[in-house]
Amino acid sequence: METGLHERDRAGVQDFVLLENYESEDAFIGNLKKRFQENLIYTYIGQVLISVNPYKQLPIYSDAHIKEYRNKHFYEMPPHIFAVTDNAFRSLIEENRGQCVLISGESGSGKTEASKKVLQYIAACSGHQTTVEGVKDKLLKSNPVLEAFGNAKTNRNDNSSRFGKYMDIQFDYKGAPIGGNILNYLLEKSRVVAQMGGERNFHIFYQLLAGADATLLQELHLERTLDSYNYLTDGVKGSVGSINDADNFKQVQQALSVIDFSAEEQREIFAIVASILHLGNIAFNEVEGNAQVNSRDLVVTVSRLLGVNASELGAALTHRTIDARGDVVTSPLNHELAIYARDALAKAVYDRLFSWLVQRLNISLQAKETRGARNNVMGILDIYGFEIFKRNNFEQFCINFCNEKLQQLFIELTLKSEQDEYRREGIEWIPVEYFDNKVICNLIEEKHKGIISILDEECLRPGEPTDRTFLEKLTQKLADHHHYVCHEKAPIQVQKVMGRDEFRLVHYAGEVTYTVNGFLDKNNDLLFRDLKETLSKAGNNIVRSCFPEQELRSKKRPETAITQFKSSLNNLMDILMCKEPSYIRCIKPNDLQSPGIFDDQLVLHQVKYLGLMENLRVRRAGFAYRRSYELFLERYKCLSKSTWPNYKGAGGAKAGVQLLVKDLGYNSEQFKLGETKLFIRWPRTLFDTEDAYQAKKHDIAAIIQAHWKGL
Ligand code: AOV
Ligand code: MG
Repeated sequence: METGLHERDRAGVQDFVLLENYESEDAFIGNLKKRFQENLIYTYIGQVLISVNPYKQLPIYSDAHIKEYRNKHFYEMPPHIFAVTDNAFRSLIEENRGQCVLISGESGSGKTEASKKVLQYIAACSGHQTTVEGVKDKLLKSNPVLEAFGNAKTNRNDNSSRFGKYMDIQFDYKGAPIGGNILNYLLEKSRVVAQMGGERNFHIFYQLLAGADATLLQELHLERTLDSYNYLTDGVKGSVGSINDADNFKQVQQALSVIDFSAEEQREIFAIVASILHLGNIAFNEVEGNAQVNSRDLVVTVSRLLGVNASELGAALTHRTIDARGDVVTSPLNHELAIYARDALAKAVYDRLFSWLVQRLNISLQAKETRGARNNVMGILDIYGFEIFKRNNFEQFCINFCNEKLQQLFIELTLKSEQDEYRREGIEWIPVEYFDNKVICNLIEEKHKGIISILDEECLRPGEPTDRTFLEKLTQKLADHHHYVCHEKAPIQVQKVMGRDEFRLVHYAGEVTYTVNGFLDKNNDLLFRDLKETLSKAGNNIVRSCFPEQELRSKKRPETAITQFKSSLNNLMDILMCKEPSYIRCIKPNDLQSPGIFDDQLVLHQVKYLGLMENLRVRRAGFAYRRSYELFLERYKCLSKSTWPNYKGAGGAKAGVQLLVKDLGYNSEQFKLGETKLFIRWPRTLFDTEDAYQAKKHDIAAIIQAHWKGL
């Protein structure tokens, strides 16, 4: 048996723990680079997997590879995402411990691709009864659907996730998947109505136009040309080389069918997508300050697609009704507000369609039977990665906040908990210093003091709050914070590049300058009542269920967008905290989305902020395995005369283990005795012990058999 841990790979070391010069950043980067150039994109730090995006297809994900990794010791095979998945999967099945695979890294580093490999592995190696084949198919097919509606080309990634996703897969006691559930987080819906230069709207719009057959297009009143639609003309014009929209559309249609979406549901989904394209083309005139629709035929088209009354929709687009304590007043909108109302409608319809899709998928994925233990669940987290653009808005603020939370979880679960355990167990330990980003999480989310509280307060304040007054409040309260930079107090060279409507945050992964324009509006997320009312009566079933009448009757002010996001993230953290985590840390080798290019500086920056050097230091100083004395003794007691068949001496299990490891020939370098656990430094030591145990078990079985035969 080859144990990778002690072998040098074709290039570099496959576990950073083996790196001789492990304190050196250069040596770290050198190892990653050497391996990258040999197409070895995976490397471990102990159990944490580092993955460098190859930007090309590598022949390492075949069924044959899956077979090779199945049921092997973690360190027996070269590092691979399949090894991590197998490890988690076995822990789930054999020890009944809920698992989660946490995938992090900046935009374009390979998170979504990694999450698909995890799913591929699980689908391939878990149960083959016909009953579960259906569930697996649905789980796999949920990806193309969610990507079509929730991903888009950005300037960082041609297939960038614009929503966060946490998928739970539920297994029965035999390890066969029996169901799943998806949680989705804040979709970047502003993209529906506007895109930055070089970017695109969500894939589905282009897919529909390129892939729908003539009949469907006609039904939806669409033309195949992209520049006919205002909502598609801000960013990239035409198609993108790496994307085949027409093919992808076929895949989406096929996936929808596999997941049992009825023909009617599919028709309604595409009618909604088409209605948004038409909505974007509706223009208004202004007559004496009042907006009037100047494209009645488009209003008629949209109404047909959604199943609403055309004149009611026209009126709702140009008027606003306010119900002030029973006084119902309707007033006309001006041109600017009518555009605002139209765009808010497009965004709301799309956003709710997306959430509806997730809910609909969940119904289809729901476990039919619940034979499995409740905690036989494996979660996969794939969120939007940390982003820095030329212009960063409310959306980037939310996305980067989400990444701070995930980094915080990594610190809690690896750096902090590991060191806390050594302390608790009384193991001699030189603490490893690391940057704890809790201070940034607090800056953003702390009650009453954090940016979110200040933003909400400003949104709810009577008077005339604006983005600028929000910025003033921020600066008033946070100017002295080390991670907040305002224009007034910024160093001269920063002031030169910072606008007066901007603030800067020093995130764990780098400094990001945010423009406050749009913060209040996006956080308030207002859709005028008239439009909601119109949609609540829609003939399109999906639309009607997305805009329930109860919402109109509710007197409570809905939570702001950021507060909803914050609480859903905190719920997620609670879910993840009680599972056993596996970490995949993705690294982007260059900003060009090209194969073969390894930009040392760019990689070094990521290695630093991901805390990988600290991770390695903790790991180097630490112990690969730890077992409670009772468990260790129970399994291996047959390997020593002093403990077989039972240890009965003084001092309990700890004393027993002490005798046992002495007989096993462990030297003092190899292990340490804690308060309640035995700590073993290298995996090799445990492998040897396990091998001896397996041999012994075999012998004992043979003796017993001979004994019975002899009778
Ligand atoms: P992300 O999920 O981390 O970004 P993706 O997983 O979408 O990044 O990866 C970006 C692109 O890199 C993919 O479309 C592939 O072309 C390529 N790629 C990534 N991993 C691999 C791999 N293992 N093998 C081959 N190509 C790969 V974002 O969603 O933007 O944060 O919000
Ligand atoms: Mg992604």
